[in-house]
Amino acid sequence: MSLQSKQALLEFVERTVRETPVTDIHTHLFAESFGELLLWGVDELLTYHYLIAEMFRYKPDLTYDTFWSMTKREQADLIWQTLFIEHSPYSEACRGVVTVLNRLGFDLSERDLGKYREYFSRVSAGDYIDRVLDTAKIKTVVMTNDPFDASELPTWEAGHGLDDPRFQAALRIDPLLNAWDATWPRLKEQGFDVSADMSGRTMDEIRRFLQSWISRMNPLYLAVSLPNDFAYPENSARGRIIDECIIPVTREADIPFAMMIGVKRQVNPSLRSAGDSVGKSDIGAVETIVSRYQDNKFLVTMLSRENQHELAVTARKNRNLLVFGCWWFLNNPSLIEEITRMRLELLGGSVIPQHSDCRILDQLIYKWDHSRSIIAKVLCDKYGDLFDSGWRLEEEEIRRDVADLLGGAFWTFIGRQDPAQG
Ligand code: RAT
Ligand code: ZN
Repeated sequence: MSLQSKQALLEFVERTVRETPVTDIHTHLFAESFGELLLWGVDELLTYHYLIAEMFRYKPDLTYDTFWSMTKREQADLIWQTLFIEHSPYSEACRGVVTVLNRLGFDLSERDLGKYREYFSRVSAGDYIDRVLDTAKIKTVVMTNDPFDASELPTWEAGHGLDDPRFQAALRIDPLLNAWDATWPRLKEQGFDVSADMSGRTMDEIRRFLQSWISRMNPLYLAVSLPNDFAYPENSARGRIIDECIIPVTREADIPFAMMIGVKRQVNPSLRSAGDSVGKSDIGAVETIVSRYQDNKFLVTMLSRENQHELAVTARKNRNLLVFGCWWFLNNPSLIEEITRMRLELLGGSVIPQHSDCRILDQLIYKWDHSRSIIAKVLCDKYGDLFDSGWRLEEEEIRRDVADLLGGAFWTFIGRQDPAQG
């Protein structure tokens, strides 16, 4: 049916973005089969590393050691008191907690953490996964799976990593590319014949390592986060492993290589997982690798706001590059809006506007609520401009476009069928 009034058009766009199920292509969530690796509940929400960093800004006298020696519950109490009671929670990460509690139906007027905790002590992980995925309208969640993380290993070895088709794998290999000196002994322990100077069978063995994890995890892509000074090509362990191992193995397995570029790790180690920062990167590295390997597919997100425009332009020149998400410090309403607007103007629908990066299951509710309303706002402007120019849209065309932005473009790019589609 064609939408003949602007009012009807805009209402339909908003409703469609609100209701279309999402494929969330990058999270740190786990399926229930991974046991305690799946984080959920109000104490986890409050101790999210984004909130830890924000809390410390108001507590000049609190030593880092004191905080880290507290129990999780004590840490959550302190963060609640500092960020929600002593100040108003309007930063994006704080507002996220409020959105979650509100959407779960809690009474926010009482601000009673005890009552919220009581609900979580009664619910099971399985029921809560269903509730959250249903509330947030998420059909598929992509995990971040680290073959060097001993706590994931038992689930993979027992063959239960992919029991729940709503949770798909991504093979994440940061230690291999970013810390060869510390990683080669770990490969050796796992039975791979590698050496520090990368001589002999090392390259063959790294390829064998990657292939064995690809067949175990059936990942949708192979991923790495890279520092802001990432250079390519480069005469380094990382440069060699990319050229001689990552590129041929991902091409043969027909999976994209996902590069998340722009992190300055541990600028303040006392903050632990909250201690990473951002730096501007060289787009030339992305240009060179995607144009050198045109038969490979690349998913790229960059952390610095300053890199966003040139990344979108680079994607216009290279169809084997799919830009995704407003990552980490960009995941704020003002920046999501600016970046999404610019991307749709340069790339149309051949982009993945957002991923959640959730570490805690409950966050799916807020990250997607907040992102959906911005995506809808930008799309309303774009469709509104088309309407003013005399272009009339069918409901079905809008449904198609939104489904592509919220996951379809990803599945098409990787050449697989969304398991949630049956
Ligand atoms: O956004 C985050 O939570 C970061 O700590 C990182 O996990 C980042 O997204 C990454 O994947 O390295
Ligand atoms: Zn992440």
